[in-house]
Amino acid sequence: MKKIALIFGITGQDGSYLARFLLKKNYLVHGVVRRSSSINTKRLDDIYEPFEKKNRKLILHYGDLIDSSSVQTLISQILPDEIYNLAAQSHVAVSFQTPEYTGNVDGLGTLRILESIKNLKMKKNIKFYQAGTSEMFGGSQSKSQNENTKFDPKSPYAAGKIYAHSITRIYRDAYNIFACNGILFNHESPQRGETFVTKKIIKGLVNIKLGKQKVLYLGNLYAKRDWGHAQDYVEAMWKIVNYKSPEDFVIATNSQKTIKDFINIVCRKLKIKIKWKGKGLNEVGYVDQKRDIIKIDKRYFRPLEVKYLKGNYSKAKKLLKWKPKISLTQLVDDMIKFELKIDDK
Ligand code: NAP
Ligand code: G4F
Repeated sequence: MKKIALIFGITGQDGSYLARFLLKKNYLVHGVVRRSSSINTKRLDDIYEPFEKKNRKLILHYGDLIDSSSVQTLISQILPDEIYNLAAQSHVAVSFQTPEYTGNVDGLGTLRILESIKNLKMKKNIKFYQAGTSEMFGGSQSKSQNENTKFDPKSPYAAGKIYAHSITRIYRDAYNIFACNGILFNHESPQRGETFVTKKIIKGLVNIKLGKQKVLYLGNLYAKRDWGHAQDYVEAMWKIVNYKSPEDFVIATNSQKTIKDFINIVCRKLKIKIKWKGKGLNEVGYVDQKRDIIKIDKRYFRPLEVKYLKGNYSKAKKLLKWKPKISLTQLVDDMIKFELKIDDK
């Protein structure tokens, strides 16, 4: 029989990759879309199936993680085999502006799903995946972070996610629910949200290359991130849920670059000969002797910064036989190609 999956956050970057991955594995995929005033399903355009179609493989429903009635109704009506909770207010900087909302969606939203799973346990054992994050390690001083590294959150987002991580473990232990946490390091793709730094850099530099934009404004260039490709990471989510026992796993590449390194890689690919001068807020990236193309805007600095992330994914490699397949340079190529294609239209 076809397995049934329910994805909260199906309209996001990871949701759109996971939906495709599960459809290829012959799942019946249900996805939760929150109502917005403009269309938010564009990442699903090519797999969308109209309501009238018979035997749909992808079925979308309205719902919202801050509305427990919609969460309960959907889960009890669909009775999925697997639930993936990818829904979140996922922007770290924005979480400082909307801390209560972020805690409600990212923290309590997870509890709302787990409560429904618990209440339905007599009917069905539903497996649960929670989208945890390397941001939970925050100020960690470890050379690399693994499942045993102590959390040290540096944002309302990270605090909300730690609540979600903990409540997932508690429901696993207290009620014997197959509930797992992925602790995923940064992962990007052509479908990445436009205000995250990799997408912003690539879109900005492509526009500069095409003469459509003069300057790209950024914040801290010296934070280090461990960047992988979303396509690899959704496969890891599925492997986590389909492992023999419910456990928590770090998913990463075990390498890192600064934001400035990332800019330099993109510039090389686009044949932009960037040079750097100045320090702090006065640092600029320039071309052709004196044409500034990257400038620092202090509005993009956060009240607290996570300076150093590098994930040790040995446990996933050993138990799940998972490792990242797409390199950082392939990721950059993929994202650049996507931006150029859009501009070709
Ligand atoms: P994303 O592109 O921002 O997608 C977030 C999804 O959550 C969207 O579908 C969004 O809907 C939905 N959502 C937001 N608020 C909601 C609410 N109140 N109720 C229901 N749905 C809601 O994020 P992503 O990059 O795909 O990441 C997926 C998950 O992994 C997130 O939980 C994120 O925190 C976590 N994570 C991401 C990374 C990463 O590097 N990408 C790393 C670690 C963990 P709209 O489309 O309507 O906005
Ligand atoms: O791309 P970012 O906004 O990603 P961040 O904060 O690392 O969070 C992402 O990864 C987490 C996993 O570790 C996820 F949980 C989370 O949901 C999200 O997907 O920023 C990356 C770095 C930061 O250090 C930031 O200060 O880039 C720096 N940065 C510099 N200038 C900027 C900018 N970030 C953004 N968004 N915009 C800038 O102009």
